[in-house]
Amino acid sequence: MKYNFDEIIDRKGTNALNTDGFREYIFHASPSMKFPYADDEFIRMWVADMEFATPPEVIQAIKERADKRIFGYTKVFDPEYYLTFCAWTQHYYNWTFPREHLVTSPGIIPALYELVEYICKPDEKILIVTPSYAYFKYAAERHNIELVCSDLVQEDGYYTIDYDDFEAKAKDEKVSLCIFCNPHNPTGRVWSEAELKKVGQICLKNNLWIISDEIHCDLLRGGRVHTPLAKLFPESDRIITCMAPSKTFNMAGLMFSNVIIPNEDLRNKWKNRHYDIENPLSIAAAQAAYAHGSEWLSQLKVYLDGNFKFMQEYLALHLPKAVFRISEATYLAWVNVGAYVTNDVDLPLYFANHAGVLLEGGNMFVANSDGYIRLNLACPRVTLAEGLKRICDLLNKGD
Ligand code: LCS
Repeated sequence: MKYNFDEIIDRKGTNALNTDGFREYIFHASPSMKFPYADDEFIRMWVADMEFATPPEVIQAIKERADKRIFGYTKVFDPEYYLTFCAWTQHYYNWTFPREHLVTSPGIIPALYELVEYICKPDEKILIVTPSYAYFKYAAERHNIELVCSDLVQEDGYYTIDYDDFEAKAKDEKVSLCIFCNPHNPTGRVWSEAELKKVGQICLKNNLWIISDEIHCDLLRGGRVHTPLAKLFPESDRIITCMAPSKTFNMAGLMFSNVIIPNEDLRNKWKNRHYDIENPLSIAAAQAAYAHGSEWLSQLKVYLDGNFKFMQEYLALHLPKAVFRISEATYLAWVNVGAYVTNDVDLPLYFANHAGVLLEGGNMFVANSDGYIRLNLACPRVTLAEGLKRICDLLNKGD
C-alpha cells in the first residue's frame, strides 16, 4: 500500500469536534461533564469523520494554494473544477450534468437547510425513511416543517423500503419534499436501480421534490455500484443531488460540497439568496481530490473492507447475538445489540461510562433505531480492535 491507514494520528490541539466536541454533540452537556475515562482514554467511534490523514495530494494542493499568499474573496470561476468533478461522476457513476446545474455550498447540511426553506411552504411536510441521519429532521425543525417518517423494514440486518407505507405517506398532499439518503446512513444500504426507480416514481408521481443526499456515494464496499437517483430520471428537474469530497477524503472541516440543481427557478432562488463565496483552500483541495484522489480512495476502500471483515469475525466470535451485516457503503457499522441491553438504556451514555467508547445509537437516529449502535470504522485496525473488545466485554459482562 502506498498510503498508511494504520498510522495513529494525534488530533489534539486541532479543535476537532471528534475529540473536543462529544459532550455537547452526543450528550448535550457542558464541558464539565465527567466520565470515568479521561478524554484521551476514549476510543472514539462516533462522528462521521476519519482517523486517517487526508490524501497527501490534497494537502499538497492546499500548500501550493497557500503559497500564492493572497486569500481574498474566492468562488469557483474556473471551469476546470466542473470538468474535474464531472470526469469523476462520469468515471464512477457513468453520469454527468450540465455545468450550469452545479452550485457549491459550505456543506450538505447548510444546503439542506437552505433548500428546505426554498422548496417547502410553512404548512407542508417532509418525508424521510427511518432510521435516519438526524440532521434531516433538524432541517425540517429549523423551518417548522412537519416531518413524516416511513420506517425501513429490517430482516437479519438487511434493510428495505416499505413501499406501501412510503407511498401512502407520499400521497399526503401536504408532503412536498422527500430527503433521501443514497447510500443510506446509518444502515449502509446501497439502493439498487430497481429500488431507486420505485422511490423516484412514487415521489414524482405525487409531485414531491427529492433531495438525494449522496454524500456517502464514493465510500462503497468492493464490488458495489452507486447509482445517482437523478441519473434514472433524466427528464425530471425535481431531483437535487448532493455530493461532496468531505466524507470521501476526510475534509469535512474544509466545508465545500456540490449541489446539482436542475430546476432553473429553484437554482435562481438559490443563486439570489445563497452567499456563495468559498474558501480558497477548500476549492484547491476539492479540485485536487477529484483530480488526483482515485488511487488513495481505492486503497482506503480496501482498508475499510478489511475493517468490516474484521468486525464481522470479531462479533461472530464474541457477540453472537448481535445482529450485524457488513454495510454496503459508508464507513459506519450499524449493529443491533438489543439482545444484550434493554430498551430503556441510553446507549451512547452506557458505552461512554462503562466501556470508554464514544459511539452513536438509539434515538440519535430519529426513529426505528432502538437497540442499535453505530460504530465508525474509519480508524486504524488496532483502534477498531480495542473498541470492539471494550464493547463486547461490557455486553458480555452485562453491567
Ligand atoms: N448528509 C449525510 C447523510 C451525512 O451522513 C452527513 C455527515 C452530512 C450530510 C453532513 O454533510 P456536511 O454538512 O458536513 O457536508 N454525517 C455525519 C454523521 O453521521 N455523524 O457525523 C456527521
